[in-house]
Amino acid sequence: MKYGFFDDKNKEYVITTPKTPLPWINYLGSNDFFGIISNTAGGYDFYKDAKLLRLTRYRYNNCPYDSNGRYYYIKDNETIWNPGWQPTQTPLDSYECRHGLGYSTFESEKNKLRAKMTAFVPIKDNVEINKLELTNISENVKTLDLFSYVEFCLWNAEDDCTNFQRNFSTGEVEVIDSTIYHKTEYRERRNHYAIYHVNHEIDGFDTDRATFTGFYNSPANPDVVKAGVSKNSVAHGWSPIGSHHIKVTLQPNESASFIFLLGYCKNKKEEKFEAPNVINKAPAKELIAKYSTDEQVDTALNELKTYWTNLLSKFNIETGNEQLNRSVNIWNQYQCMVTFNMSRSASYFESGMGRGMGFRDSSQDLLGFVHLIPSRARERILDIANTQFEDGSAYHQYQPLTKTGNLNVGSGFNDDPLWLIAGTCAYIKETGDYSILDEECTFDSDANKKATLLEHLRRSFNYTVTHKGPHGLPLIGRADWNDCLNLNCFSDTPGESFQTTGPSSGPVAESVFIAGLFVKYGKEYVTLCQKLNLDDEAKACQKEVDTMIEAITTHGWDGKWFIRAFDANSNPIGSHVNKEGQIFIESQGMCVMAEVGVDNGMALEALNSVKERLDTKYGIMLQQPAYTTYHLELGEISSYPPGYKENAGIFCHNNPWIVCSETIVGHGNRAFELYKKTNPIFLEDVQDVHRTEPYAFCQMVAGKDAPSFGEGKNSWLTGTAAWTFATISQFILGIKPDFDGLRIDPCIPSDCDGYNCVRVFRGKTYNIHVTNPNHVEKGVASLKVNGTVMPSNVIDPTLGEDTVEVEVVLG
Ligand code: BGC
Ligand code: IFM
Repeated sequence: MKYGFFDDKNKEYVITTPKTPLPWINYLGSNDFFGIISNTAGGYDFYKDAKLLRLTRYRYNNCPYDSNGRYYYIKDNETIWNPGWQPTQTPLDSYECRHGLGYSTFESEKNKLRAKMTAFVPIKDNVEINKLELTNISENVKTLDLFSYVEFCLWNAEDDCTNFQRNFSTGEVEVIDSTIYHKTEYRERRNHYAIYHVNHEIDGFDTDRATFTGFYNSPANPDVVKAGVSKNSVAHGWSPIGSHHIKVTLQPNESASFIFLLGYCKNKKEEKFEAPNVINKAPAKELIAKYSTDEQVDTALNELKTYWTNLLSKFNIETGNEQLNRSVNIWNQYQCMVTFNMSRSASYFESGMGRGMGFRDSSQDLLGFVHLIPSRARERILDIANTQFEDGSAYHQYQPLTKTGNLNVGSGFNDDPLWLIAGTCAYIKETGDYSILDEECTFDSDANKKATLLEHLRRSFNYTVTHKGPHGLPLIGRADWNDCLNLNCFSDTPGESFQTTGPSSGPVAESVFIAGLFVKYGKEYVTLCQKLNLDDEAKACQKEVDTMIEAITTHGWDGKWFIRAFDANSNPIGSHVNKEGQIFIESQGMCVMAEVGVDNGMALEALNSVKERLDTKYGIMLQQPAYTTYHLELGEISSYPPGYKENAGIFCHNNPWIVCSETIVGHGNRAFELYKKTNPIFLEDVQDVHRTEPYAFCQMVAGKDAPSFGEGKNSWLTGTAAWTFATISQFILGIKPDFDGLRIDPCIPSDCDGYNCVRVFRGKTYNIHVTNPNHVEKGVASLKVNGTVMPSNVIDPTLGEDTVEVEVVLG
C-alpha cells in the first residue's frame, strides 16, 4: 500500500492518510530553534539543545504512539476534530499532510469545514509559527469553538520526566491578553521563558493540564473542549499547558486565519529585573510584533522557501532517472542539513536526552553538508576540535549548548580522532580555505590549553601511530565505528559489559577497520602536509601509512576478505576460523576505499566475498553469520537478536562504503544497483515492509536473520545521509571536490547515456555535461572547460569566470 506521493515541483512529500506505518516526521528550524513534527502534528520544540532547553513535552514510546504535539481542536456542534487527526482521531472527510523543506502543512475537511495548518520556524527567529486557516465550505453559517493546545516541558527534558517530587511544584505561568507565558525556572534562572500566543482576542484560556483535560481524561477527549468553554485555569505546579479558546463565526465561503506562535524568549544579560518572578515582556512583544499578520507570516514562509531553493541550487542533477533526481536534488541534501543540525540528538528514535553531538558522527555529517554552507561547517569543525584531548583522543560526544565534552559517555573510541581529519579535509577540498588550519583550538575546552587545528590533526594522526597492538594494527579501545564491538570488556555484571569506561588503550584488541581508516585519512593528512610544505612530516607520515598497509595485508587478510579485528586474546574476529561473525562489512569497505589491495587483487576478492556472503535485496548486512548467542568477550554486538542493529542488520550507514569501493574498482553497474537498495525513494513499493519515511534514510534495516527482514528503524539521524550523498555525488556521478580543484571521475551504470549537473564550487557555477557514447562504466576520455580540452580531469578552479561550461565524454 502507498501512503502518499512525491510532489517534486514543490519539493514536498504528500501524505494522504494519517495512519502511516510509523509517524512520518519532518524537521522545522534552521539555526537555533527547532521543532520535530509528525504527519499528525505530533512532536516538540527546543532551543539549541533538545535535552536542556525543551519547550514542549513529548512522551516517547507511548501508547497510542506519537503522543503530544501542537494540537488544534475544532468544535463544530457536537463534532470535535483536529486538522492533523490526532489526538481525537475523529475520522476526517479528507486529509493531506505535506512535508516540505523546513515546513509542514495539514489540510483537512470535516462537515464542510476546511482547515489548513501551516507549521514552520522562520529563518531569523526562535519561534514555531502555526498558521491556521478555517474556511466554511458549507451553505450555512457556522459557529465554531477553536481551542489550541501545547503542553510545556519544564525545560530539562530528562529531569522533566523523572524528577516529579520537585517538578510537580515548580510550574509557573502568566496570561496577559492572548499571550500565555510559561515562566517555570524564571525565578531561579531569570533569563528565559516561552510564550504561546495567538494574534486574536480570546474567549478564554487554560494553563493547567488536569483542568483542561479532566483529571482522568487525556488530550483525546478533553473536558474543556467537550464543554466548549475554557476555565481560565492558572497552573501552579503540576503540568502547565497553553490553550486558547476562540469563538469563530463563518459565513458560507468565508475564511478566517489565526496565527499561533510558540516562541523562546531570552533577556539580554544587562537587563534589570523588577522582581524575580516578574518577567521582562519586551522580548516577547518584539517577537509577536514580527509575526502578527498573514502578510508577515507569508513573507517569512517565502523567505524560508527561497533559502532552500538557493541552498539546493548548489548541487542539482538532471539524469533521466526521476527517483535519482529527487533523491539527490531534494531529500538527501535536506537530510544532510538535518543531521548537521541535530547530530544524533533528537528524532523519533533518539530521545534528545541521551546523546548530543558526536565527535565521529558530526565529523562524518560534514561530508554531506560542507557544500551547502561551508562557513557553518568551518565553525563546526572548530567546535569539535575544541573538545579533543591533548593526546589526540576524543570525547565521544559533546553537548550542543555548552560545546563541552560529555563526561558520562567519556572517551576511548579509537576511531574518533581520525574522523576529524576526514571532516577538515572535506572542508578544505570544498573551499580551498587552508586558513582553518591556523585556528587555535582548545584541548578539552580548557582555554589555557590551545594549539592550532593543524596540531590537533597531527595529534589525531599520531594517536593511531602510538596506539598499536601486537599485529601492528590500531588498538580498538572501547570500540571503533561499530559501537557495539567491545572487545576489551570483561565486566561480569550482566548488562555492563559494553558500558565499561575502561582505558581507551586496551588491553590489546586491534581493529582492521581503524587501520583502513588510518590509511584513507592518513593519506589525506600527508597531502595536507605537502600542501603546507611540511616535506619532512609528509615523508614520515607516508612511511606510517605504508607500514599500516603492510600490517593490513600481512595480518589483516583472511584469504578472501579483510579480517575485522583481533580480540583481547589476539584471536581474529571476522575470519573463516570463527563459527559466527566470519565476515564484516566495515573492514571490506574501509580498506578498499583506502585502496588497500587494489593492485594485488585483494580488493576485488573482498568485494566478491561481500556479494556472496553479505548481500540481500535490501542491502548489505553488517556481518554474517549472525551471532546466535551472547558473547561476553564481544560486547554489545551479540546482545542483539540476529538480524538487528550491529548483529547482522543492514546498516545503511556503511552500505555506501561498499558502493564507493565498487566505484574504485570500476564497477558502475554494481555500484548503482547497491546504491538503490538502501535508498528509501527507490523503496516506495515496499513501504509496508520498510515502514519508515519514504523520503528519509534510516540507520538500519533488519537483516535476513530477523523475522522482520526489510523493516527500517532509526530514520533521519544517521551518517547514512552524508555518506550516501558523498557516494552518489562524488563516486558515482563523479563530481568530486579535491585539493586542487573539481575532479570529474564518474563511475556509472553502462546503460546510462549521460547526465547534467550544476555544481557551485568555490564561488563559480559549473554546468557539467557528461555523455557516455560508448556505454562504459568508468573512464574520462576527454574533458573540456569552456571549449578547451584539459590535460587532466581535475578542473583548475582559477579557470573561467562566474559560470563555467564543462563537457565530459566517457570512454
Ligand atoms: C549503537 C547502539 C548502541 C550505542 C552505544 C550506537 O551507535 O547503534 O546500538 O547502544 O551506540 O553507545
Ligand atoms: O558508528 C556508529 C555511530 O556513531 C552511531 N550509530 C551506530 C554506528 C555503528 O555502531
